[in-house]
Amino acid sequence: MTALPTDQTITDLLTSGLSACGVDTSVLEGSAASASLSARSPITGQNLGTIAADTAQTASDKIAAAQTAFETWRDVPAPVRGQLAQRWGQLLGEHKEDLAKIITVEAGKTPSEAAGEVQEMIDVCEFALGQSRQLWGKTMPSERPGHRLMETWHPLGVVGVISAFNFPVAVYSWNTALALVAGDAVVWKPSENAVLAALGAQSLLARAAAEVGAPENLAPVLIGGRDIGDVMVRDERVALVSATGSVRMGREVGPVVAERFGKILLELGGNNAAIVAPSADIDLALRGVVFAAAGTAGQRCTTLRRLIVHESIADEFVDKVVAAYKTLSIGSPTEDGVLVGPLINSASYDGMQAALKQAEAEGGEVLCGGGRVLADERPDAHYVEPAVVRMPSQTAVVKDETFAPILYVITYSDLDEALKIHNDVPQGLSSAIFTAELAESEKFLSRSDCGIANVNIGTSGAEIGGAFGGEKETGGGRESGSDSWKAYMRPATNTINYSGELPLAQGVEFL
Ligand code: UN1
Repeated sequence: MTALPTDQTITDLLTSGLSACGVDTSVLEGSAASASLSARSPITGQNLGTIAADTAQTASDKIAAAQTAFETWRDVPAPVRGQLAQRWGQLLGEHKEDLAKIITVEAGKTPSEAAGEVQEMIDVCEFALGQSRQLWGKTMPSERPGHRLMETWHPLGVVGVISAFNFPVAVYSWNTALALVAGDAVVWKPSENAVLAALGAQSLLARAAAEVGAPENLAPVLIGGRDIGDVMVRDERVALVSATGSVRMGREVGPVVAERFGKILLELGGNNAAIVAPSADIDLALRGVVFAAAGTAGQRCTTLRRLIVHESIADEFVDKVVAAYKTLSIGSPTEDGVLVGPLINSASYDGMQAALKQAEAEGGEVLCGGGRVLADERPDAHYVEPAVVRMPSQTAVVKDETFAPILYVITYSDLDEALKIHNDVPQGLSSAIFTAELAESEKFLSRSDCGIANVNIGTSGAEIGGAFGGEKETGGGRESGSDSWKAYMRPATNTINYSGELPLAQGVEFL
């Protein structure tokens, strides 16, 4: 464990990142005239400054401006719209480290993980550029002579994005790069815990938009708490709400959007599991498990939370996991070699402690970790040792998603039992099996009820080229790769008659 940085070190890192991304650092001084939000770093717990927030009126005005921008943008040919994604991606490439600095300060990610997040943005921009020439519709044979039947895809209008603190900018970019190429405008309500990273990402997008001649106000940011998110969710001009966060948030947002017949794309909780079979390559499985479970301090939607390990190798494998956990260096992500940074805030720490207590009450044994570290030095920051907890079975606490580094271990005796345990949770985001047996791997892939199912890699760290999302309480949405672009567009079926006659479908006679 190394010493934590001074407030000044964090402020310097932040201001250098902000300035390089084109954000005026006076943004940290708030505005006497408006509502405000305070920014904080989980590394030290220090207040970073005060940021002027939107009111319901200014939020509504921004949505109106985005609607106006959409009216122009929709008529720009899609491959030309692709140039905006391309330029944004280039600027993100040039400012990868700058934006990563802000992410580190605000979300507490290590520089490598913060840079990885920006890389996801660059990747999806490139993907979106290619997609801009592939907004394909099908052509179907018509049942009538001299007719053509086809499908065309059209932009939705204004897309609203709600994002979480843990991937403060990447998840936004998955939505935004595709929505912009689709011809939509995008209004973004970032997490209250990561407003500065949002301003950094948005500043680069605004620069790209100006350079390629895109209309102004195409992608405004709404600053504020839940009340401001609520304004966006309720606004009928927002055709699609794409929301990433807790199941609780999804339960609130979903029905409100559904009531007004808006479209909704939800990416909510995960309670991801890995099955480790007797034939697994143990060293490979170990690395896969430890990164997925303890990386990002357990604060990814895709974090590995349940280890379902075969009873014949359980003791040996779990001992190795515990030994590996003891080597993880915990501390400020600004320090070289640190792999586990802070939890986002005290509520997250309290949630972790409550879950550990419940796990013990349900017969669990904490094999390592769980305790707080560096509290004397920084009482307002919350660092924890990632925990491994052996459970007698999949009890209630294991079925909950606790957004902190707790890995529950459960054993199994045959694959059917493992699959049953695997699927017996309310969430369905990511899953993995470590095995050398083809039949086991195929059976797992066909039975996992998650949106992501992996073989011989962990549950986290998905590439953008695949569709990202999951089933059950995870919400059912799909973002980023594959054909996720369709969520940001609406299909129209077109029938074109060049026959000079008017035959009716189904042979109906009239007039
Ligand atoms: C999230 O935690 O919301 O697959 C997204 C991963 C990352 C994205 C996680 N590419 O772990």
